[in-house]
Amino acid sequence: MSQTNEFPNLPADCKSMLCKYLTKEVFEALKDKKTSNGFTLADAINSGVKNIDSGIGVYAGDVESYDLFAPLFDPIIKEYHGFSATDKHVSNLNPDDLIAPNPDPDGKYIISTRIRVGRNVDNMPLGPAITKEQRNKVEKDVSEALMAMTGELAGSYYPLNGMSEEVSAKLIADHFLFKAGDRFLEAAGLNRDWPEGRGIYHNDDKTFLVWINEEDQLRIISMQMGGDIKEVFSRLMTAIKEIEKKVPFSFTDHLGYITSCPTNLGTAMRASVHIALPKLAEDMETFKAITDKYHLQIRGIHGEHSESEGGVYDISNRRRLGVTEVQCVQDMYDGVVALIKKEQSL
Ligand code: ADP
Ligand code: CIR
Repeated sequence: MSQTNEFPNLPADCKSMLCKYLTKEVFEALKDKKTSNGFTLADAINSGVKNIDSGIGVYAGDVESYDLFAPLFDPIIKEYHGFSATDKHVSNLNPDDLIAPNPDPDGKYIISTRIRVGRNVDNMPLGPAITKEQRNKVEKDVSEALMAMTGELAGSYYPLNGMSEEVSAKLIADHFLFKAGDRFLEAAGLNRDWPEGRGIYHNDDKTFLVWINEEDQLRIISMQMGGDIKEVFSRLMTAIKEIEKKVPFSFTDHLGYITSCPTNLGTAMRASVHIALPKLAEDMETFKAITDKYHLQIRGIHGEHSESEGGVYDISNRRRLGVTEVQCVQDMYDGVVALIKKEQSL
C-alpha cells in the first residue's frame, strides 16, 4: 500500500467528486492515516488521480476506510445518494411489495432486464486491499456455496484462469461477463493478480449469474430478455437469501451492504433495462429531464463508461443507499414507464 505527502496534481477543470471534495485541509487531515489492513488515503484516491475523467474517483479498501476517511467519503455519499452521516439505511427484499407489471408487454422498447447487487464477505478486506491468498479463499468459499444451489439456480462455476479468449469474449459481448482491464479498477488495485481468483457462476439459461472477485467479491445478477421486471427481482431476492445462508456478508446499520465503491453502498443494487428510445435520443435535454426526475442513470449498452448503440440505452436507478431494494427497482420502473410514454408521443 502506498503513501504520499504531496497533494495530488488535479487539473482545474476536473469534474469528479474526488476533485470537488479533496481539499488541501481534508488531504492534510487524512494523509498519514492507515486502516488495520494498511489501506491509505493515497490508495483510496489513486483511481481518480490516475483517471481524471472519473465521475467519483475514490474506492474503499475495507469497511474501516469509510470511518477513517469519512471527511472525504461522507460528502461524496451525501451528494451521490442524498444520504447524511446521521441517516440509517433500510432494507426490503420482499417482491410482493414491488408494483411492476411489464411496462412493455409487446416488446417494442425493452430488450432485456437485469438487476444486480454487490456483496463482500464479512471480516475480509475489500478488493482494493485484499491479499492474493484472501482473494483465493473468497473464490473457494463462494464457488463452493454456489455449487450447492438447486432448482432454477443450479449451475456451474467457470474460473477466468484457463478460460479461452473466445469463450470470454462471447460472454462479455452477450453482457454476461465483466470486461478485463478496466482502467478505473486497475488504478484502484482491483486487478492485482488477474485473472487468478476471478470467475463466473451461472445457471444453464444464464438468468442467474454471480461474478466472483471483480469490483466486489460477489456481484449477484438476475437477468432475462424482455421487461418482466418483477420476475427478475423475485429470482434475485431468492438467490440472495440462499447465498447469505452460507456466506456472511459485510453489512453495517448505517451504510447497509459494504462495497468498494461508495456509489454502491446500501442496497448495492443496480436495476436496469436495455431499452430502445431512438426518438428521445434525438432530444437529450428532454431525455435527461425525465431520467433526473426519476433518479435514473443513463449508460451505454456495453456497461459503464460505454456509448449507446442504435438508440439503445442502459437505464438504471441511481440511488442505492437510504432507499430499500424495492424502492430502487420502483425508481427504475416508474422512470421507464415515463420514458416509454414520452417516446410514444414523439
Ligand atoms: P454493473 O451493472 O455490474 O455495475 P456494467 O454497467 O459494467 O456494470 O454492466 C455490466 C454488464 O451488464 C455489461 O455487459 C452490460 O451491458 C450488461 N447489462 C447491464 N444492464 C443490462 C440489461 N438490462 N440487459 C442486458 N445486459 C445488461
Ligand atoms: C468513476 O469514478 O467514474 C468510476 N470509479 C466508477 C464510479 C461508479 N459509477 C457510478 O456512477 N455508479
